[in-house]
Parts: sequence; structure tokens; C-alpha cells
Amino acid sequence: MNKSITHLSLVVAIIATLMTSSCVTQDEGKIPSEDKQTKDLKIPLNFDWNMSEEIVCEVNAETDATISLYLDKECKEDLLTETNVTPGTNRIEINAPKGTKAIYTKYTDNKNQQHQQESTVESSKSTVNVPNDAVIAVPETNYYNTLIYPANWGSVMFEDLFPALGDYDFNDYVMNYQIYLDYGTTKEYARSMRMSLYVNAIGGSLDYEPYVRIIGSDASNFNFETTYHPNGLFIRNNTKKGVSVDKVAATNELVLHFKNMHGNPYANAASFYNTVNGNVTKIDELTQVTVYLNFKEEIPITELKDKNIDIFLANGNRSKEIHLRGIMPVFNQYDFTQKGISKDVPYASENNLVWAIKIPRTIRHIVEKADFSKAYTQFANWATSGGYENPNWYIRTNNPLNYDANLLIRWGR
Ligand SMILES: [Ca+2]
Repeated sequence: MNKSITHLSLVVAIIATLMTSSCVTQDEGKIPSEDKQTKDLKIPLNFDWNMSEEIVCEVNAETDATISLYLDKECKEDLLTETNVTPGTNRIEINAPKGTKAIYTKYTDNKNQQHQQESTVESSKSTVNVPNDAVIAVPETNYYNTLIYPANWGSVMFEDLFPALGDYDFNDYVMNYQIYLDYGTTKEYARSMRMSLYVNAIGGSLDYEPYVRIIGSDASNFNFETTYHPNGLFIRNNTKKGVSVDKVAATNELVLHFKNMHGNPYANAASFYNTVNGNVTKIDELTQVTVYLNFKEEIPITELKDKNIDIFLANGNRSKEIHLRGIMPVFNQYDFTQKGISKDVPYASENNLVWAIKIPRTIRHIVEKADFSKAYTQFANWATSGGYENPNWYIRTNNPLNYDANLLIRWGR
């Protein structure tokens, strides 16, 4: 008797479980964690929050040819590299968003016809075949013999209350960046670098400023170029106070301090910088800085990859820093004993929340007081799945709708 009751309740339990799971399936379009705030998400502790990967492209060429590799099918927007290849296998390492399924090659043939072809990406590898009628062509872009990442610019977004958890609007400091590497004598080396940066928004009130460190670099190997750009700088829309970039002698590594990157003269008066709709600069009014760096000796490209580009914040007296998850600070000792933070991983909370994210694409940041998971409705699922689900959460789509337009900044007045 007891036995059959146990059986019965087991059956009921199984049916109940099945019903629950089918409900979950049905509700997927509605985003199960809709009511959860970002700060309450349960993130797998080993999730590294990384959104990009290195892909090895083996370019098998039958002849000398000029090729361009793109992320977009039309070969127009998202240029990864433009360069010449030689007969045989040419190895080109690119940086692409995680989940990239294909890359696209453009070349010109000996009848001056352009070709675009798709190469699938599997296990971070792709094979590109360049036929024998391809030719050396006049460079099509201004970036000939250059490796570019992220192809469509990248974004770095900060919460600034570290070590306390923030409110997760991820708009306390928002920057866009792009790196250009000019190939050296081979495609495994670079001879120079350009780094472009602009500040999209500051929704925090602390005195943080942006810095860039190249992890593991040797600062004495870098020269600011002066031939075309005084002090190695090109500045679009300088601020009233004047932008400057200083080399900081903190470690042997190259560390750059970007000063007065906001305060754009076109900005309307507002308590925050570009986080309240209506009170924003326009995107083409933002201050953009490009730093030109020549290398005394060529540097292996493996040492200049995106994971080595540490874009971080430090306050006025450099007593506080905020970095991406897993990166140790520059000016200070990291205190793993602080309340609520991971005992093993710098800049991760005990629940593996982070204070900075790097996205391999431009993204509209969110307005004041909004929650990031509500603005980008696939973000929570991406983070709680350890990055396996919705890897493209930051690319806005209308079908399915994966964002709330009311919570995103509008670049207009
Ligand atoms: Ca915040």
C-alpha cells in the first residue's frame, strides 16, 4: 500500500516536472529571468565573461593575391584585414565575436571582376581558398596590410562602485575602442599600432579616468609617432580642457592615461554625460582619440591580442582601479579579502558578477536607472548559461525582439 502511494507520488512528481519543463519551453520567448535584476543573477563561477575569440584562417593561395577578410557577408562593414598573400598556406589570426560561423573573403580576378566567398568557422579555424586567377590589386581600404579588431569597434562598459555591487546599468563609464596592427616582415609580427578610443557616456559621479595597458608589453619598445601627428595623437572634437595622453611609468608595461576625454563643447548641461535621453551629444560630436605607436622592434601579434588590451579605470590619485574580470590592477595590490568578492579571481564578485564587460561591437548603452537585463533581454540568459546561449545578445534584432528601445540611449537631441 505504502509502496504504491510512493509510486503514485513519484509518477505525479514526474508529470509535474514534465509540465514545468514544457512551460519553461513555451515561455522561452518571454525571457524567464524577466523579473530578475542583473545583480541577482546566478552566474557559473567559472564563466570568464569573454565575448570574443581568436580564429586561425589558413589562406591557401595558388598565386600572389590581395585579399580582404570580413565578418559581414557583403564585405563592406566589418573589415578584419586587408593584405597580400603568397602561394602556399598563409596563416592569419583574426579576432572575432564568439559564435562567429563564417568569414568572408574578397579578391579581384585577372578580368578585374570582384569575388566574395564564404568560409565556415569550426573549432576556431577557417580555411580560405584563393584561386589562381586572383591578382594583386590596388588596396581598397585605408587599412592595407593591417589587422583590425574588433572589426566593428568594441565597447567597454563599467560599473564604478567596486568592491560594492553596482546597480548594473553598465553606463558608469562607456567607451568604444578599435586597434589596428600594421603587419611586420611576416603576418606573425606587427611593426606599429594605432589605438582609437572615445568615451560614449559617464553615468557615474566618481573621478575615474580611462587607461589602457598592454599586458606583458615592454614600454621601452614603443615610440609615439611624430611624422604626421604631433605627439603621436590624432584628436577629433577636442574638449575645452584639451585631451592628452600620457605614458605612465608604473610598470615595465605600456600604460597610457587618457585625460579630458569628455566635456564635449557641444554637450547640453546634464548631471551625467550621455545617459539621459534628450541631453546627449551626437555620436559624431564625441571626442575621439587615436594614438600612434611605432615599435622599435617588431612585436609578435600573439602579444598584442585583444585579451592583452587592458582598458581600465583609475581614480584621480590612482588608489582605486577597475579592470575586466581576471586582470590584476596596475597601481595597487589587489585585496582578495574584501567583502563579497571572489577569493580567487580579481574583479569578480563571490557570485561571479563583474564590474566591466568588453563587447566586440558597438552597442547602444542604457539610460540612467535602467537594469541591463531589461534593456538587453537575452543578456541574463547568456550570462547565466555561462555564455553558451544567446552569444549574440548585444546585436539588436526585432525578430525575436531582444531589447527594450525605451531603455537605450538615443543619439540625438
Ligand atoms: Ca551604475
